[in-house]
Amino acid sequence: MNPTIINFKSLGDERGHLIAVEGGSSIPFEIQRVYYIYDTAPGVDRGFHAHKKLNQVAIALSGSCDMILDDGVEPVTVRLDRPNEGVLIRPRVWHYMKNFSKNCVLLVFADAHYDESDYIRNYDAFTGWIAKQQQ
Ligand code: T46
Repeated sequence: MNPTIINFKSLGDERGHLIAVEGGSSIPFEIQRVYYIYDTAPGVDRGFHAHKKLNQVAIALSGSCDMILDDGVEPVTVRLDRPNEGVLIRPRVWHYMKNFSKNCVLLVFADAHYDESDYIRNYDAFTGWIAKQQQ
């Protein structure tokens, strides 16, 4: 699959950098929720689910990790290692994160409040659900 990478404009000057994130423009949806993942224990992978409706954008504010996106056909790995670059996690895409650096802070913007019923946490259920949607 073809991942959508979002490049944020850095408003840097001699004092350093500043990035402004605005829902509906630099982020392609209205932001309803923000969360962040940090202090991930060494060797730990996270995620391993798809969302039915949720859109998200993930940015490694510091450090790095790999985001694997899998549409059920062709998985792709996106390296997140700069605070001016994000990846769009569309609904109906299985995703997980691995290779977290010790200092990784992964910031995520989402277009809806937390809802456990929007998660598909089993890969076979995910591929079955995708096949059903395509009928
Ligand atoms: C995703 C990837 C990138 C909440 O109560 N509210 C929230 O907004 C979130 C995101 C999580 N939680 C609870 C649910 C679990 O009991 O926090 C706990 C850890 O969540 P989870 O195991 O789903 O974390 P990850 O890192 O596997 O997945 C998270 C997001 O949940 C998910 O939507 O796409 O990051």
